[in-house]
Amino acid sequence: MSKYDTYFLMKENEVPEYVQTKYPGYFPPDAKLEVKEIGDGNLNYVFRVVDPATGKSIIVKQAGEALRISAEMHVSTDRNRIESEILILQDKYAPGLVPKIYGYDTTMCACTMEDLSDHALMRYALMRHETFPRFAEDIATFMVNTLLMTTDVVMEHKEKKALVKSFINPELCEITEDLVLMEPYNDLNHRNNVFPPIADFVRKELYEDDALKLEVAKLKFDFMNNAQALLHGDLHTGSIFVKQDSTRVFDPEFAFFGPIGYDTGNVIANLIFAWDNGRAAGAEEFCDWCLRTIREVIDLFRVKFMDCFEKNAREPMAKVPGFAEWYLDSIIRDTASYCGTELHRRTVGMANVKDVTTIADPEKRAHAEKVNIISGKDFIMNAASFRTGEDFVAAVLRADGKA
Ligand code: SR1
Ligand code: MG
Repeated sequence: MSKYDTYFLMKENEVPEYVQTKYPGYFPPDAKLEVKEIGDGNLNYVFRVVDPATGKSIIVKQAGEALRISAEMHVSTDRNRIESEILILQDKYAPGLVPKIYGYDTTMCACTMEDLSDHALMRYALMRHETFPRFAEDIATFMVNTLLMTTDVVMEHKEKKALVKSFINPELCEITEDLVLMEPYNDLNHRNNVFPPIADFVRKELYEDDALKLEVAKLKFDFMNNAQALLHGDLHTGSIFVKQDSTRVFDPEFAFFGPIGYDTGNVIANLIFAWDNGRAAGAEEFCDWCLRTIREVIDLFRVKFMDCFEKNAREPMAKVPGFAEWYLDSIIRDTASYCGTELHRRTVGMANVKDVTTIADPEKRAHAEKVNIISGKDFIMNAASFRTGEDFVAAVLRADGKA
């Protein structure tokens, strides 16, 4: 019998014994390990364990039964298994772009992984208006390699269906279905966080726009039914670590087989939140970098996608001339649509982003939020007209002029 035969949520002072028991030899047996809970997300607990004598460290991420963002919300701790398994898979398709997983414990719902404390959490680094020259290249590579390689274009169809089954993630998907693809448009569960100065604007532009709601309803059904590729599922700047010469994507607990545009759209929307913050602070060079990066992410994604398609497509019907271009255009259209829903939900929904909520001047914050709402509507309502990186940048600047 071990004390880890039954699940319990660990406290900081219980983690050293856990690591020494489960990963003997990683640290010297007599190491005086120091632990700090550094989790910043809405769901889990993240413990950084350090041996001060050697500087060696490790991360233990444990799923709690209740979510950190709300004690009333409970989701299966199986999300931790999904996260470990997908990180191992993503490391195969996009080596060097995710943290290394050392082990996963199904009873304690804890995975142990490489410590990336020499990197910064991208959202906070962007809020300090730091820029990252490798980001567009790395994230485009990550998305093309993890997404296109897990579609029916490349993957053997029975192997893909087996993966669809193992990555079925109903409870985490339900969070997205509610928080992203419904509540920003009707506040059905009365938990939206609307910035009071723009409450009337939100009512008119989101809650009372039936044409918009129809498009979002279609997107919700696409999200639920289009098992196109194995998504990260929550690819925002709080799920990415960066430093000047490295990018690492983590936290894929929302992973499931869904529409590729959900991941790509999330990345673009979160770069727009960074731009919002820079715009409010008058950080012009930073804003230029954000727009340049939006442009590059889309354009590099297009180029890398076609290259990867050409090299790896195995499905005979996908090789029919014209299919690759049609498929990519449909993904860029979805990118625009889900960029729009992410802009909306982070502005008025339950889970907001600090890039925007920390804008201290109420007028500047209201302006940023209106830009998100107006551009989000443009992305959703005119999704099929978005093709190039420049199209995405132009929508942000158009909204900035109208807000
Ligand atoms: C209830 S969880 C709220 C949000 O946090 C996660 O990171 C996802 O983005 C989710 O929608
Ligand atoms: Mg997360």
